[in-house]
Amino acid sequence: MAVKADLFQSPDYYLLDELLTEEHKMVRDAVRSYVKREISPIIEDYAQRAEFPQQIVKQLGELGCFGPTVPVQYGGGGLDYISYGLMMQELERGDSGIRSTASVQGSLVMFPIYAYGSEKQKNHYLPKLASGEMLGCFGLTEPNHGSDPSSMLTNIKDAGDYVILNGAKMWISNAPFANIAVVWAKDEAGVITGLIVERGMEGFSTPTTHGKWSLRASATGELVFDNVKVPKENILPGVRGLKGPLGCLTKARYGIAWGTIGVAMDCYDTALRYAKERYQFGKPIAGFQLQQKKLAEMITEITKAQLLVWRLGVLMNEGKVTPQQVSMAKRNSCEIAANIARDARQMLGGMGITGEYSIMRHMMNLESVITYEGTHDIHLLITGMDVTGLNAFK
Ligand code: TGC
Ligand code: FAD
Repeated sequence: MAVKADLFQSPDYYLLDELLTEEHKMVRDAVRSYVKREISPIIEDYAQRAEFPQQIVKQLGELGCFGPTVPVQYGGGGLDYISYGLMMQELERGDSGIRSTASVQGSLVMFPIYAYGSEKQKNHYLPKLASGEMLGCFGLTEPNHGSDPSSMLTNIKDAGDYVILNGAKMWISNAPFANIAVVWAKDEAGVITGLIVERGMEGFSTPTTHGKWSLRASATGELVFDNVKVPKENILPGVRGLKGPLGCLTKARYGIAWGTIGVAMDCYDTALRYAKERYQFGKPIAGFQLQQKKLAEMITEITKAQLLVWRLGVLMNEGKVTPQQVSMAKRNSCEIAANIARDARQMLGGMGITGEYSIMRHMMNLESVITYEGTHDIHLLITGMDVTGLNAFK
């Protein structure tokens, strides 16, 4: 089953386009056209079959969606954070799984190599990751340590020119198809260390996770390390401690803050069009007050969220942003998108549960997005700690 023709029209109630540069609009429009042309026609089928559309890796590389803020000398786009946000908005408007692939590659694999890697690692990996010749994944979460990554058990032991890596990571996006994994493990002193593990290293496997009802077009898997010999030159030399992986998460969470607004926009746009065309009791359902309430609240929340992420992007560009500000935006965008998707689905009545429209797929995807990169509760507690100065995690 394919989604009906992609008729998406982007809502811009407060004329926010006026805040964008020509470059921002060009980048946004290029990704929007790509999604209409290459993603919308195929995504429902891939999601129904729970299959990862592998062809997107090369396509996203060619489009510049991998590491858009990484400098051009390493194959990145050299763009600012608003361009990056707009790219994520458009990709996630197509499907959260597509944005996930780009988030992981750009923010969780290229960013740590760029920010913490040696010059040799940057020159070797970044251009191939940027072009989509190589796909990467990011291993932080473990079977028994999700929200609390500092308690991880995955570990490395010194063995001369190598370290010996043991442990397991779970819920890893891109894992089944990844050529490399940026893995976080504790050294013998218990300090969290980042290393690049390559497919083909003996003792390293990536079993696929089956049976998901969410992000079905994204490949998820485990990373299993059984005495893997990783050369010391694969260790990221520039960071030690939990701030390493958390620094990457700040970049990816920023992308999600924009991306999930794309989902909200798609659900709103679909529901608005449907409500104007669907007649009951002799008139379009858009003419009933109950449906107008839903639509009016949707566009209000979308507009507020658009303003929030635009300002966040400015703070990112100016280097003034705090991780806590990013948490607030990730949480807010996920929440409004989930509420809007649910209301939009109801507005389509029975049709809303089918794959003829994107809403139900978005709704199910959001259950992952609201959970990964820090759960909804964790981001609330981050804000709570920031404003009170008191830690409610432990
Ligand atoms: P805590 O003591 O607070 O912090 C340890 C060190 O890290 C620093 N830090 C950050 N640095 C940069 N960015 C951030 N967001 C940071 N948050 C904290 C902090 O300043 C400290 O630095 P230092 O120099 O003092 O050592 O750590 P904690 O153990 O108390 O944990 C805090 C908590 C719970 C907020 C954190 O662990 C957390 O965020 N948990 C959620 C875990 C999570 O988000 N996992 C995501 C896994 S990856 C993923 O889901 C990818 S899905 C991708 C996709 O498909 O799109
Ligand atoms: P838990 O941490 O066990 O949380 C369970 C519940 O307890 C949640 O509701 C949580 O909010 C709550 N909770 C936990 N601690 C507290 C507290 N202190 N106070 C109040 N409530 C609390 N990880 C990666 O490393 N790389 C990836 O690429 C990746 N991709 C993913 C893809 C998908 C599809 C999914 C679903 C997950 C992915 N993850 C990835 C893992 C994701 O980051 C974790 O699922 C997430 O961080 C939550 O961890 P958990 O599932 O172990 O839940």
